[in-house]
Amino acid sequence: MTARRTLKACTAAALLLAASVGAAPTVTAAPSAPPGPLPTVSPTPQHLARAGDDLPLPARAELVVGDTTDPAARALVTKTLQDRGVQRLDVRAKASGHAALTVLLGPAARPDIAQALRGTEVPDHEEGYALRAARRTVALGGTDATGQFYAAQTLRQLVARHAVAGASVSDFPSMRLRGSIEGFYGPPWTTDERLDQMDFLGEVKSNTYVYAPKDDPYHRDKWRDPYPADKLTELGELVDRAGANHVRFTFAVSPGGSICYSDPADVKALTAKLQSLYDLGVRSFSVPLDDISYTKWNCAADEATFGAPGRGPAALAQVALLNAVQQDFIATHDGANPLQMVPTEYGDLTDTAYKQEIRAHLDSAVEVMWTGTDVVPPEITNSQAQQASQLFGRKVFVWDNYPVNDFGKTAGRLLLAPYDKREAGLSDNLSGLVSNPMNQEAASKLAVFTMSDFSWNDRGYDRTRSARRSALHLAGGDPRVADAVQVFVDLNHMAPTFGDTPWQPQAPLLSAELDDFWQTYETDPRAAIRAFSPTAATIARTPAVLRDGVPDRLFLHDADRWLTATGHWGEALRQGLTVLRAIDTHDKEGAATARTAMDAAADTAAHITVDPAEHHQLGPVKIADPYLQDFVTKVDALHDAAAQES
Ligand code: LTM
Repeated sequence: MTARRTLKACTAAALLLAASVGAAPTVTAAPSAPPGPLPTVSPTPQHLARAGDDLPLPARAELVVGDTTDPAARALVTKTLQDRGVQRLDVRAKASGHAALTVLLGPAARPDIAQALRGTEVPDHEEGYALRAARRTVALGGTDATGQFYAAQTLRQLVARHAVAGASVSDFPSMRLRGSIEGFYGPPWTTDERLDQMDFLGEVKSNTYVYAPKDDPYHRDKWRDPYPADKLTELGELVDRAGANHVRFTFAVSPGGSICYSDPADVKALTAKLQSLYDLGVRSFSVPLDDISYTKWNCAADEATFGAPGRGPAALAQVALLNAVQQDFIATHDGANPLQMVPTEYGDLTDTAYKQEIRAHLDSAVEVMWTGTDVVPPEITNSQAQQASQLFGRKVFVWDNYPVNDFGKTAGRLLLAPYDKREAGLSDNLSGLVSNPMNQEAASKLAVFTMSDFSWNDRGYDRTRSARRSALHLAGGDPRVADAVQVFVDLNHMAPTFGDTPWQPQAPLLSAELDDFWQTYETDPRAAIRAFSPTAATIARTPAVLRDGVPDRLFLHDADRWLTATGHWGEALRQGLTVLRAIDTHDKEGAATARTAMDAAADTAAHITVDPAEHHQLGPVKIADPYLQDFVTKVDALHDAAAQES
C-alpha cells in the first residue's frame, strides 16, 4: 500500500500543502521582508505581500474614522481588535501621532488613508480595498463601503498571535455577484440558519443571498398574498442582518404557476409584493420563472394577447411582465438594483424561439440566471458561458445547483466536496455565480466556502487549498479537527448529476485506499491489515473529534445522523479487520465474534435514515457508498470461505 494514497497521509499532505500555499502563488515576499509566512487570507486575495515586520497589538490603540466610514466595517474592526486583547480603543477623527497602534478606516481616497497606503495599489473596482499594515499603522481603505467591510474581514484574518501581520493587500472580487440562492425544494431554512448564512456570506466576502425557497407558499403558490405580519418581521430581521454583512438580501417571487400575464391586476399584485419587501429595506429583487410549464396559459386572456401557447409566446408574455417590473418598479425605486430573473429555459445551450425573444426584447438591465448545460452540469467552461451570453443577449448569472440535495439522486446525501470543474476565467464571461445549497444550511457552508473562494478570485482558485481552508474554517482553526473534517468530507464527497455519472466521485481517498488494501491482502494479509488499521480507527474516531471540536452547533445538528452512521461504519471496518486477523491466525471463535459485531455495526449504520423534517429526499443516510458495504460483504465472503475450509 502506498502511503501517498492513505486517508491519513492525504490529510497530512493537505496540511503541508496548506502551509506552503499560504505563501504562494498570490503571496510574494519583498526582498527585504523578514522571514515567516503571512496568515492565510480567504477568499484568496488578488495581491497579498509582506510589507514589513508584524505589528504587536498593544493594550491601547486608536481607530481613526470619519463620516464616510462604513459602520459595519467599524464594528468588525473594533471587535477584531478587542477580541485579540486591545483593551482600550480610542476612536478619533484624526490620528494623535503617538499611539502604539493606529488603525485608519474609511474610503481609500481619504487623505490620511491614501498617504498611509503608499505603495499599496488601490484597485479600480467596486467592492475593492487596499490594506497596508506597517510601522504602527494599519490603513484600511475601500473603494466603496463594501470594500471597507472586506478590508475589515481581511484584517480579521491578518491578526494572529497578538500581532497584525505586516502586509500589503490590494484586492477586489473577480465576479460582481457572489453568494447563495436558497432555491431548493423541501424544508426551507429556519430563521436561525438564514441569520447564520448572512454572517457566513459576509465572512467569505460574498454579497448576495437570494430568498427563493420553493416551499415557502408566499414565494410561489400563494405569491399574490401578502406575507403575514410575523413572517414580515422575520424577513425584516434577515434584511437587517444581511445589511450588516454587506449582503444584498434579494427577494424572489415566483408567479409563473398561476399568473395571468395580460391581467394588470396580477402585475399589480406582483409589484405590491415587491413593495412590501422594499419597505423593509430590500433593494434587490428577482422573478424566477423556472420549473413552470410554457405549453399552457393560466388564463384565456393570455392566448388572446400573446398567441397560442408555445416557447415564443411564453417568452413574449414573460418579457412584458419583467420589463414592466424593471421599468415601472425597479427604475422608480431609489437604490433598487437591476431585476434578476430565471428563465424557463435555464439549463441548456439550445437556441429557441424562447431565447430569441428574451435576447431581442428583455430590458438589457435585467440579470438572467442560467444553471449551465444541464440542471446540474458536470462542468462549466468559458466557451459554454460565452454561448449562454450570446443566447440571452447579456452575460449570464450562474445559479449553480451545487451542493443542493433536493433531487432523487441525492437522497440520503450530504454533498460536501470542494468546488470543482468550473473553469478559471469564468469571471470574464459571467455577471456572477451563486450556489443553490442543501436543505442543511450549516453543512452547505463547506462547499459554499470554496465556491465563494472561486467567485472572488477564479484564476487564483486552488481546489486542494480551498478545501483545507474550508475545513479549517469549520474547525475553528484547529488543524486536528480540520483533519477530521476532511475525512468526513471524503466520506460524503459524491455529487450526482441528473444522469448516471456523478460530477464529483464518492470517497476518492478511501476508495483508493481500499483498492490498495485488497490488492496487498492477496499476497500479504498481515501487511494489508497493519497498513489499513489506522484509517479504520480514524474513521471510527471522526464523529467524536467533530462533536468535541467543531464550534458550529448548527453544523453538528445538520450532520448528526451522518456522524452517527460514520461511527458505526468505522466500527464495522475495525471489526472487519479483526475478522481477517482471526482468519489469518485460525482463531475461529474470534473470527465469528468479530463478524457478528461487524455485521451488526454495518446493519445499524445502513438503517439510519434522514430526518424528514430537514431533508427533501428521504431514505437511509449514505456514507462512502458503496465502498463500506462492499468491504463488509467481502469480509463476510472470506469468513464464509474460511469456515468452510476448516
Ligand atoms: O435549478 C433551477 C433553476 N430550479 C430548480 C431548483 O429549484 C432545484 O433546487 C434544482 C435541483 O433539484 N433543480 C431545479 O430545476
